[in-house]
Amino acid sequence: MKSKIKKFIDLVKERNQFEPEFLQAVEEVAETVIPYIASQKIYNGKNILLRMVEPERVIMFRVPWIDDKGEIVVNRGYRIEMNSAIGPYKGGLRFHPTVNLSILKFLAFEQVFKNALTTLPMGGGKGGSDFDPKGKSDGEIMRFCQSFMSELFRHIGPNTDVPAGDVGVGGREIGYLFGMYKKLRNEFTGVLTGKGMSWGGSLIRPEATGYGTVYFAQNMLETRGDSIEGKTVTVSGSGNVAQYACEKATQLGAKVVTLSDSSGFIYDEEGINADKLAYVMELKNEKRGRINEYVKKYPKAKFFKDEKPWGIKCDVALPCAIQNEINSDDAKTLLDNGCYVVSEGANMPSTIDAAHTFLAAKILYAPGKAANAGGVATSGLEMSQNSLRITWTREEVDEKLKNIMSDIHASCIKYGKRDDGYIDYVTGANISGFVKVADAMLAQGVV
Ligand code: NDP
Ligand code: 2IT
Repeated sequence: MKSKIKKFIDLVKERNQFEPEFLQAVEEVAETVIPYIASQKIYNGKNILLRMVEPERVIMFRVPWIDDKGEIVVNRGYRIEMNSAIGPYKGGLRFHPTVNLSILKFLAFEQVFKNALTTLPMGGGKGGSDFDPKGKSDGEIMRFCQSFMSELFRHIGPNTDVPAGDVGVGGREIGYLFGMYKKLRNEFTGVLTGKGMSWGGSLIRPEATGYGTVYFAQNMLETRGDSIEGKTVTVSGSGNVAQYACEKATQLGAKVVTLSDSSGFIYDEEGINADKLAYVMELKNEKRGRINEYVKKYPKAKFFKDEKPWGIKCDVALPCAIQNEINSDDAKTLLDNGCYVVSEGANMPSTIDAAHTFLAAKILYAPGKAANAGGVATSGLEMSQNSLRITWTREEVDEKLKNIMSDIHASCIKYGKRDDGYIDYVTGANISGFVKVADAMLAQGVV
């Protein structure tokens, strides 16, 4: 079996030589799915995984725009349309200077499995740009978004491909992107999710990824007769996902002691309560400031420059910033300090070695494609509400989100429970996502 997996990975490597993040995402899936494929006659000889690692379409385009000094700037735009076997391509847009083909292909590949897990009919895609929103004026952000959409619009649509937010793309950017799409198409449709409430958005969509990550942690804890109440929680990031993970964990009685950004992390031993989180939300979402400002406002807290929060003692870790933010040393440190729950709000925040370390220690470890699926699931609910031209209440959407997270948890158990009772959520999520997409691909022929 090991040689079969290696042969497959070598083939993908040969074709995608300079794409380390994409290869990492494929390797993690191949390790768990290839043995399953071998055990199931219907998939034999169909090369399904080989078809799944090749995007159905990759779109790359020039994004020229004019900055506040009147200079012409050129960025690169992308949309990876990875797999449409079970529904229109669906997935976020990332605006960050590190964006390249490798990162977007890894995200699109993960998205295919994640979206299948949500139980909703969504294929997988991802896009974005190497544009850096940091330090840009509102006018610059708007002009960039308009230029980006002036090409992207011809490739997307409510039944074709429905983008949303990701790192660097929040409500403001979705607004500018939607405005330009509507102007170009002369059509008001649910072509993007994460929209504002007065123009087609869904209640709970901003909260959904962070809330879902905590609901999933709660589901995992329940398998051991435990709960998040009273637990000490470390969170990384301080953006959309981190903020609402912090909010929900606190509401459920946990104490969140860290938040971070790319300049370091803050440690607040007393806990980041609702008032302190309201300050962080204003700091990050309105003033677009840095997390170190927290310690000026709350001097009992400490700021650790250029460090990650994984050295702080906790029961539960919620990585909500970026890929590969937990390496194997971080994973060992977390375990040494007694951490026994890791629920990934970010996409692929653990390196392969870190993930193996968690699994070997048999802790409750949920990969992002399961734990953070609440965001895209609620995007799916936004699409449903747009199609039906109705609006569900906060309570209705939250209830549906909770149920979806429980259903994902149950699918992970179905395919990931080992003979000794340990639940391997990585294997469970990968196989469950694979089966749904693979069966649809088999039914639709070689296309
Ligand atoms: P935001 O842009 O709102 O926030 C990103 C946060 O991560 C910021 O605090 C940012 O800090 C920090 N960050 C970025 N790069 C680094 C780095 N190299 N080191 C340390 N911190 C870093 O994005 P989101 O909260 O939306 O996304 C966070 C993660 O969650 C991503 O992995 C994303 O793919 C994933 N995700 C998001 C979903 C969503 O609905 N938004 C859904 C599912 C997953 P700084 O400001 O300094 O850059
Ligand atoms: O990674 C993700 O799932 C997202 N960024 C959200 C995608 C979406 O379409 O809501």
